[in-house]
Amino acid sequence: MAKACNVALIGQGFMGRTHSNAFLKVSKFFKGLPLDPVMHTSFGMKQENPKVFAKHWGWRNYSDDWKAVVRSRDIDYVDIVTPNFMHMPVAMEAIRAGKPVGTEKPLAGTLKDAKKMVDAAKKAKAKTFVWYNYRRCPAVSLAHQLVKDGKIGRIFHVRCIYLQDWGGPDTPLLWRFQKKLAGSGAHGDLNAHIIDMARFVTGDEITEISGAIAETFIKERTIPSVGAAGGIAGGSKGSRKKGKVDVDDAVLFLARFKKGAVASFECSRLAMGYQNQNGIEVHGEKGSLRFRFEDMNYLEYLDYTANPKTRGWTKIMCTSAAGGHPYVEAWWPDAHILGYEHTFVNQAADIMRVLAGKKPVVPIPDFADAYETQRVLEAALVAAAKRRVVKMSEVK
Ligand code: SOE
Repeated sequence: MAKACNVALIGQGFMGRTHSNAFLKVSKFFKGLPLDPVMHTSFGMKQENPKVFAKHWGWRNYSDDWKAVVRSRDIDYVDIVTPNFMHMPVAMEAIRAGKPVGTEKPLAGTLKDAKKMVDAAKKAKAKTFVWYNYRRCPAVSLAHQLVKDGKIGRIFHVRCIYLQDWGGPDTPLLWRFQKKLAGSGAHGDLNAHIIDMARFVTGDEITEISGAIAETFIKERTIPSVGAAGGIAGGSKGSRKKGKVDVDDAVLFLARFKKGAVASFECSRLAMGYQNQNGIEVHGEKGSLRFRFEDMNYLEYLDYTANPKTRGWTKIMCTSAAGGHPYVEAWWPDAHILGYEHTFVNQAADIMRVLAGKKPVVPIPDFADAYETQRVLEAALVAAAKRRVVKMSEVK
């Protein structure tokens, strides 16, 4: 019988739903986990009706005082799903209380906040996690394993996109469009995912940003009538009053990796027609990989060592337990496909493993790992603002 792990969820909203679902389902599907997450307490602001959220999702207790929840001796693990500006204060409180803590991506809204979190975690030797959930699409985990197994060889070229189109002029001034709450716009929200994905799949680190563009196309938006909360899945119809947007709608940049590969990263909330399309392509001496999230069960693979007579892209359906595809043994038979929510359940399983001193199926970023992604985010914004190359050594 696995030992209970009393979880506290700090925040509600869109990520409150994905994480609640993950903790609700993980022990049903992942047999033999070393810890069994108990949905102990959820925190929401008074105006977010924490009692209703807790009851709906099955959290045993609820509170509107996040500090009391984090400090409670009943809590074994703190999970942060607040808007970015609260990641640092809540994580610092959890570390002070001697609690393992995980936060939604990005690590923080700013590099300064992220640095405080990393330093505190290191000093306290705290177990930390960041929910870069797309690593746990089985296809992305498989890509990581194939590169690690040398199937692609020396990597020449990496191409990453994260394109959405919910950021049109009718979208109100949600917290994601406000620098003081989010830190940046599409960049910290979307490029964060593909920078992490590129680092995870290639196993390499970026050494310089060779050029970047940041753009805010829609300069003001209607102020939501119910506060700054709300996300792409929520947020009310705005009032008539308008507020200034002080973050990006799109950021594109070029980069170099330590082992020599060149790379392009593109994100936008105004890529009309792309609803939630992230993806990576990796082109190497021995082959190539291609992933697109809107077709998330497939990984395309080209074996360049094959006979040119029959060489071509293979479309791997990454749901085969017999094929040893990551995480699939917990789910369904071949080709009964998985979705967005399964990546969070897969992450919850790995967090329980790591908290118990076991290995995750594929690496989970801790605060120090996610800090490297945060440095690239910062370097790209500096490169865009200064219109020059920025070496990663300039961004500590
Ligand atoms: C909004 O862009 C968002 O909710 C991101 O914040 C998530 O990380 C992504 O998974 C879906 O889109």
